[in-house]
Amino acid sequence: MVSYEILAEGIMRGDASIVESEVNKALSEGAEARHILVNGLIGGMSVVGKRFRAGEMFLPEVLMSANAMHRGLDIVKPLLAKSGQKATEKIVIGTVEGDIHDIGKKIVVFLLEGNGYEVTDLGVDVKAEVFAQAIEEHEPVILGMSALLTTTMQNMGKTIDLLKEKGLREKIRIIVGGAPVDEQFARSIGADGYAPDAGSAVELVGKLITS
Ligand code: B12
Repeated sequence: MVSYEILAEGIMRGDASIVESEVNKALSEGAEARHILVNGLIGGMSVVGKRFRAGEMFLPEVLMSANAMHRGLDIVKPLLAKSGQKATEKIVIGTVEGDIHDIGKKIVVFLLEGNGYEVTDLGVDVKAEVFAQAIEEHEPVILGMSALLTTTMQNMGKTIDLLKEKGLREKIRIIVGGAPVDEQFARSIGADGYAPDAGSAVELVGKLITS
């Protein structure tokens, strides 16, 4: 039985070299890439999220943890694809207009990519029109929008309204997230789903795609 304790500790300490060596060690002991991803990497990162919320970790540490996790993701991602677990589904995601917060969204992107989705990240301060163009260009099944400001979360609703006007709304499922967003807000703007963190975002995408 492979243990992920040291790997999770490496993520919490933001030590990419521990993460790299523990992921390689788990692989050499026969662990499956998906198992390492879910139980080791995502497991470690979810503890980071909880500690951050509890005020036990600070932002620079969260960033180091995210970088350490990325090192592990780089190793398991190609293996997930090889083992036939690559989902062909495309996802377009971005932080809405007026908002430049992207740390949480990047974690969501890492995890979605780690789960085999093909993600186009439009970056930050993305205007409704740019989301619309990206849907026409990439034809994703899911559109994800992130906002960290109470002032910019309104732009999620504006984007959905523009997609309706352009006849694009029915072609996709829309998920939203970010600290000020909740289930009730998501419903009020006509999104299909909300997830409070990156792990649940992956679960939500899986549910929406199969429903
Ligand atoms: C880092 C930070 C910044 C950095 C951003 C750097 C970057 N590249 O992102 C900088 C310094 C640039 C910044 C600027 C500002 N910030 Co700021 N910032 C933060 C801070 C400290 C942390 C945010 C963060 O990264 N959290 C960690 C990540 C991991 O969590 P997360 O973002 O919530 O993401 C998770 C979930 O929400 C979810 N999720 C996120 N996106 C998505 C998307 C989808 C589709 C799904 C399903 C899920 C999902 O999954 C993620 C991972 O689990 C917060 C305080 C806080 N505690 O949140 C303030 C905060 C968000 N900022 C705030 C403010 C006011 C500002 C400024 C206006 C400050 C100023 N006066 O200039 C500017 C605005 C700039 C702009 N136009 O956007 C306020 C917002 C208040 C409000 N209610 O609107 C906060 C809450 C601080 C505060 N308490 O006042 N900020």
